[in-house]
Amino acid sequence: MKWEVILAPYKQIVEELKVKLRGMRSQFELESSHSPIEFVTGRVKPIHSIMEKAEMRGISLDKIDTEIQDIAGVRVVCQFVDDIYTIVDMLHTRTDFTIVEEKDYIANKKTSGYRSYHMIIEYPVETIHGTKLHLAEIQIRTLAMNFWATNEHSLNYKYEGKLPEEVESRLQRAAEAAFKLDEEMSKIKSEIQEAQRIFHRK
Ligand code: 0O2
Repeated sequence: MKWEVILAPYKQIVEELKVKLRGMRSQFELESSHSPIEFVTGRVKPIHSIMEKAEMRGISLDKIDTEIQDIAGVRVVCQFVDDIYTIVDMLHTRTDFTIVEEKDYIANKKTSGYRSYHMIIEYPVETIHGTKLHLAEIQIRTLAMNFWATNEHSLNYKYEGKLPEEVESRLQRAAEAAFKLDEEMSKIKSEIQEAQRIFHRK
């Protein structure tokens, strides 16, 4: 099967999820309450990256559909850590997909320093041949977690996963700093929100 055909439903999932999650953000704004969502992005995993992951994990290409869970990926970025759990709770009440797995890398950060909340969902895609279920990943993280993860991802790409010791320890320190930043911001959350409301009214 052509890649274009394999990836078509995933492309549709990413587009639909982006609309739905951005819709949540708009609804919060309409109600002039603090939106737990700062922004939403999404991507279909590039073919080379799917093939790399499949090869590394010994997954045959006819099994990628069920074995690679993040071919369709959307990311919800929040201001504050507790916004993440607000979104998680809201996603639990939805009826348009089923949550099949959750990984809380905030409560249990990875050894790399990575923090984020991952949700694997089974999403029904309406096609001209009927409804097809596909897996997708929703990553939910703060701006600080996102800043760290994006930079760490670029460095890993540059060094092909073998980071020099100095870079690695700087990244560990940066992860600590990002954690502290989230903690401090949480402590002054209500003040920040009040300031943002005043700014919004002007
Ligand atoms: P890309 O390029 O973002 O697509 P598992 O089978 O559960 O052990 P899996 O399936 O890789 O492992 O799931 P996991 O660990 O939840 O990671 C899925 C995605 O989370 C990754 O996709 C990254 O996007 C992100 N992620 C996980 N760990 C890290 C990390 O240490 N640093 C950064 N920057 N991102 C991370 P891919 O396919 O690795 O990459």
